[in-house]
Amino acid sequence: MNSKMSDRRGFLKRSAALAGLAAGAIPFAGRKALASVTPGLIIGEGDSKIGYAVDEPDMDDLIYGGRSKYEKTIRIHRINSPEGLRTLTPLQDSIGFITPSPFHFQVQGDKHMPNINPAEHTVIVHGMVDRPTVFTMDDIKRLPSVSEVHWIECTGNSGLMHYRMLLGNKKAGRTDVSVIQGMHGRLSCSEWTGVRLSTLLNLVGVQKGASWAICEAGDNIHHAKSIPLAKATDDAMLAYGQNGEAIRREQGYPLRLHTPGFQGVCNVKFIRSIKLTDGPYYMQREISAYTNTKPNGMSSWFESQQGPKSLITFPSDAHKLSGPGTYEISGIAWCGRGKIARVEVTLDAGKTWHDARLQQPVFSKAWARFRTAFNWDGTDTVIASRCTNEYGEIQST
Ligand SMILES: Nc1nc2c(c(=O)[nH]1)N[C@H]1C(S)=C(S)[C@@H](COP(=O)(O)O)O[C@H]1N2
Ligand SMILES: [Mo]
Repeated sequence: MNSKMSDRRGFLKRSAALAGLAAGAIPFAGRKALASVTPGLIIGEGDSKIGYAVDEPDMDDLIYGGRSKYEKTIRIHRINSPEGLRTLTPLQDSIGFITPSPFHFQVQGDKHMPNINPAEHTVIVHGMVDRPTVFTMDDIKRLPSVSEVHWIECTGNSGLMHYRMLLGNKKAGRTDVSVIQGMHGRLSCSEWTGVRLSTLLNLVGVQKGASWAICEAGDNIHHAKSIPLAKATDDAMLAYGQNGEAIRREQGYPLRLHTPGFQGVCNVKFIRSIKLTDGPYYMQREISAYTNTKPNGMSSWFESQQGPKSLITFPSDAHKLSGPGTYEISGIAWCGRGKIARVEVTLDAGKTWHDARLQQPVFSKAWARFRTAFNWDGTDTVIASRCTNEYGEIQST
């Protein structure tokens, strides 16, 4: 057989394999795909000498991908607590500027998580509008959509409150909570797809004098936030997509409000009502919680924009370096206004600072991944980062 013919035979064999795949004809034993058939046919001739141990994937791994069994990273979680559900992003293992959906943190104000049938879900836009309208998920998906990369950070992130709760668990034998995840893990970055809220507002007609949008969830606690109309008509969106698929149940399936650059609490999940008004509604979660204390001891209400902030994710307290030598320091920087323009890193406790490389492109109100080399001599040192946004605003110390 000449080489052309053997190529042809390989081609036919591959086509057959693909046709088989298309028809769902992968042989299975129980729920395991037969490895001798799957990799073999696709690789072609000489494939019987595959150099790795055969370990057939589960059916579930093939129809909806799973990770390698050697990957053990998890979201730290707290369930059945009066404060509700919490899961925390494993920032110590984050790579690039996207948080995979299974690692996206979750803050749910009660212990119940809605499981909404999208065929039955609607969102009503009413109040100071010309044409009050109920939108189905179908209606929303027919409108012009956008996809954008944005972080979400809980207002209370990097505070000690939640970390202390987790340390309580540590006393009870829990040893898996690092500071980076326990204290800073209410922070993630995803690509969100949806419809601009302004698109819906144009359809219903905003009346003169309207200045706020009261956004309310269809969950047990009726999570609700007053959003300034200026934000609602700017870049706020109703998102149904997250990282290339439907948003996760934890993130508000089938529809959530997303307010890029604003505090996490503004991003109403399971959204079902948007009411235009001429003033805010003083919701529980905007006057008795998620406020900041001013120097005079009074609470500051309706603060919204976050950052600029940055965090070194490697090395962090979750890691142990194997010895002196060269490492890559890596981290994330984010802000609620514009793009991150610069990240500086110190490797000597603040004596000298130098610029880290930023992963390109840098998107507005998205994580910027920074990287820089670190030649460690094995002695104690303090490393730190500080970021600056495109308007020259520098992260506070
Ligand atoms: N319906 C609903 N939306 C909600 C909340 C909630 O408890 N219920 N929590 C808010 C808070 S405090 C935060 S920080 C973000 C967290 O978003 P995530 O759970 O998708 O990470 O959702 C916000 N939206
Ligand atoms: Mo939050």
